[in-house]
Amino acid sequence: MSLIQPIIEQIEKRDPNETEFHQAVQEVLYSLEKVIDAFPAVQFHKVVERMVEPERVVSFRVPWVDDNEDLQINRGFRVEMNSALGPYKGGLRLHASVNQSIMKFLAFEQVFKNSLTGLSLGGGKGGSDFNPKGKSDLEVMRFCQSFMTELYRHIGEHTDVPAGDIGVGAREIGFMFGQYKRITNQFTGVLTGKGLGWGGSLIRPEATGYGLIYFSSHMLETRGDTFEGKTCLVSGSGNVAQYTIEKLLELGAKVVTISDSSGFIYDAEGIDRAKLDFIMELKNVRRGRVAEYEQKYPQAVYTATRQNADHNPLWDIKADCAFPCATQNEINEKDAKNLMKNGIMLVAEGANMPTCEEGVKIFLDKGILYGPAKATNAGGVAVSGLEMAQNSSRMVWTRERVDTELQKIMKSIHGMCIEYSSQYSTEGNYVDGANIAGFIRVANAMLDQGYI
Ligand code: NDP
Ligand code: 2IT
Repeated sequence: MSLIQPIIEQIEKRDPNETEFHQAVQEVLYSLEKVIDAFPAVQFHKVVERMVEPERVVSFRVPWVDDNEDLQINRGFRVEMNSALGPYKGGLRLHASVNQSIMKFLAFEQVFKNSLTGLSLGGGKGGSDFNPKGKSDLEVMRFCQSFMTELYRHIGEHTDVPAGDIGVGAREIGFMFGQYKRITNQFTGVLTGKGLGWGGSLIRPEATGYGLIYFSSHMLETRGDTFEGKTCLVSGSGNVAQYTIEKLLELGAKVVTISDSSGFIYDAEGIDRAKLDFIMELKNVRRGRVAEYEQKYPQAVYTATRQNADHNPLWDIKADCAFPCATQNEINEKDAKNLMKNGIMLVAEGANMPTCEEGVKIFLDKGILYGPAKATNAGGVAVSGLEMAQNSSRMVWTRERVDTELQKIMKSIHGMCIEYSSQYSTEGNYVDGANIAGFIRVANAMLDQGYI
């Protein structure tokens, strides 16, 4: 009898609308079935039952005033999922789609990801359904201050340390940090991704994208290959996408796409350094749309997103490697089939859970190099952990030191995926490898601490 199925049925029954959370849990639990069966005496399924229930969910009202002096109201969240390994740690997302299901799926993924880093980090996630698009700097500031006016009582350098995610970058972290400091009268490492002049770590902005490509290089190495000359698809154009492209260029790859929620750019000549600088200025300074790229570089082709389309044409472009770096479920079954039809050899996830369940199955069945988010995008939170270490010791590490640590961590995660997949599943099944390796460390800590 499956020990996993009743747990899945229970979460579906308890919160029937939380589809993203169910998706994230199911993927992990099907991997864990293999270890649960291997250690019947340990009762790992009892640990799993606890892990799918957040230690705490905070949901709160965020009132603020827009530039027209209209009163606005949003919903804020912090899901504190698991603290077995350390203070809750994970980003804050500001996006209109944010709801409890998305917060819980992200917090659940974060627990395993943070465990893989080998650092002392629990897992959590938070955010709000506030939509930053088209808002002035002052509106964003007022929102962030109001958000922190409630959040501050739930977080702290030893309790819960938030960071950025979609819609939260250096600007928002600055506004939130300032408000936390005003309320508590304390300058501590309560947030990561801070400005470099006031406690931020070098390489934190680059870390997720760089880490993704360090990990992917190790994947290629297992087949005696490198990025030199590879054609790559990247989706998104935010923090993760930008530094993914930067590292790919350094390693001699050719990147031909970027996207945002309005559409995507296909530049068959490749995005070079100057074009990447243009994208960074467009997205980070002017907060514009990728459609502008086509006006600046007319040889590129812009395709607008079609509502209710059954696939994303970005994933129908012929390439060797694909890096989804935008959002969850951006590769559906048809997209996965299109990638396979065009001979894709590597898919590595910068975004969290960007591939739907059927897509994951296709990549695994076909035996391509497929790197799941909780392993491949762990570089961001890993350097957040290093930022916390620097803050605690009141030290600032060099760029080289942080980058070397990041490379070591990504190599170690890759090694663990290989080791645990070969022990419990099929060598090179990075999904099982990451889920099982991440789980065992958390589970053992929970057992030591009294099945809590
Ligand atoms: P940013 O806000 O910097 O960029 C997000 C990008 O994704 C934008 O181009 C955005 O387009 C696009 N996007 C967002 N939502 C959608 C959507 N519903 N449909 C299509 N495109 C969308 O965020 P990040 O780069 O930080 O995050 C990207 C992904 O990486 C997320 O899944 C995040 O959880 C994950 N991640 C981030 C880490 C980090 O350190 N920042 C660490 C690990 C994972 P638009 O401008 O139109 O919204
Ligand atoms: O999904 C993620 O790992 C992040 N958004 C980064 C979290 C962090 O605490 O740096």
